[in-house]
Amino acid sequence: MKIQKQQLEDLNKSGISDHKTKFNFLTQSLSKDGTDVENIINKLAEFQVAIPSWALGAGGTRFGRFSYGGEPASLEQKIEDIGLIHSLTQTAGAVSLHIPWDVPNDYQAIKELAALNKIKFDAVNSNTFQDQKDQKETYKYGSLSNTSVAVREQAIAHNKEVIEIGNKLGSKSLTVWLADGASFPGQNNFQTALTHTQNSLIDIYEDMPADWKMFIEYKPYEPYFYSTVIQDWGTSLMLANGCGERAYTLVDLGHHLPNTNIEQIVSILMLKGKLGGFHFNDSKYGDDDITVGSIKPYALFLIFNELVYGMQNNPQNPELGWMIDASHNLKDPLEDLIQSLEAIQEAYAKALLIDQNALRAAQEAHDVTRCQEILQEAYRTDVRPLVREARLKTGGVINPIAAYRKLEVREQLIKERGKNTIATGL
Ligand code: AOS
Ligand code: ZN
Ligand code: ZN
Ligand code: ZN
Repeated sequence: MKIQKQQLEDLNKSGISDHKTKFNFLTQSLSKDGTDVENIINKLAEFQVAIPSWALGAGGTRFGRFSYGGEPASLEQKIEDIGLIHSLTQTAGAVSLHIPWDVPNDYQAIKELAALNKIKFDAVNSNTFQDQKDQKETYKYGSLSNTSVAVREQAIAHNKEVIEIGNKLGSKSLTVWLADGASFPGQNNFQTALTHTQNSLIDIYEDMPADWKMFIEYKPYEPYFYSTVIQDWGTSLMLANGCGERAYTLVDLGHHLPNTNIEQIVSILMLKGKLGGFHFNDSKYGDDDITVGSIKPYALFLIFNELVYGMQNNPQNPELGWMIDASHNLKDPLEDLIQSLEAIQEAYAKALLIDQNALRAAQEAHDVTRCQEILQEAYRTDVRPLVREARLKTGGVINPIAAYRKLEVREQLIKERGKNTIATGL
């Protein structure tokens, strides 16, 4: 299925006058306060988030998996799906692939299809948390950290292969997430595990093309429940520093123990020039990987405040790799992703509204009340007209979920692909 430009224009006709009224009203009041609305719209229009190839099908839990129907069965279909949400939102202009789930058969054809859908290849992800068919060694007791040289070598070779695949597609970064850890005290020697991991990562790092970056993801627990080798941002940063300049920490919002101050982590990493990538999702308990902004939208706003501050004040930090890392088993996965994109854009827009000069002045005057007022003034603004305007400007639709339903995208996909489909991935 492909959405035509004319269809988008028709869809926008009915909502345009209502949108313009709201947008003009908001622009007037923001401009009066000295906000450069056009600059915000441009920033929102530029902002692109990579869609993970594993979020396009209905996920499952270890208790069961319920197919949503019409799910993509191949890399081609995954790219088509991202193309659909991108044409509606104009925010999903990239894909993050997972190897070996997404190895292309025909590179040229995949590249052409992606270009046709205006999709770029963002970070490629390696997978040493599952054993693959025909694989010699098992990752049951770890991969890059394993005490066995043979296992480590296999895991390193896999990462190098992922780089090679990504390179052929035009990717510029590798994300390494390791499940490595232990479920019981005494099972692993912490120092040995970390040393092996560092050495393995250096080996992979040195194999990367000179313009590539490595993103090292951390996570406190799961799938192992006693210890994880790369458990937190400090460990990740240590490993990144041990690899070199082009290795960075990746922050996944769900990878923190309850109540962790993620915005502070983001801020400090950017100060050190070491925040490389970002996995958006939301959570109530652990790595729940649910829709962005569905549980803690204020926390997301505070994180975006630090991201915006860092983007404006920390030239030592490179441009970030923005990715969604979510999976869903109740909602239509594409609707879920649209909601995530919307939440990201909203939080970003609100953070852009913060009067940074006023905030700094209030901080320096130790006017705590005023500091809070400044943040919440921005947070309480309904920025949806700005997000809609940015979408309109780039050729998207005013209301992507409504459009998705009106166009009967899922019904079409089910017709094309069948009802009982299973997408590869988690
Ligand atoms: C795992 O918990 C991490 O969030 C990974 O980034 C990601 O979900 C995984 O690589 C996908 O399988
Ligand atoms: Zn992640
Ligand atoms: Zn997650
Ligand atoms: Zn995760």
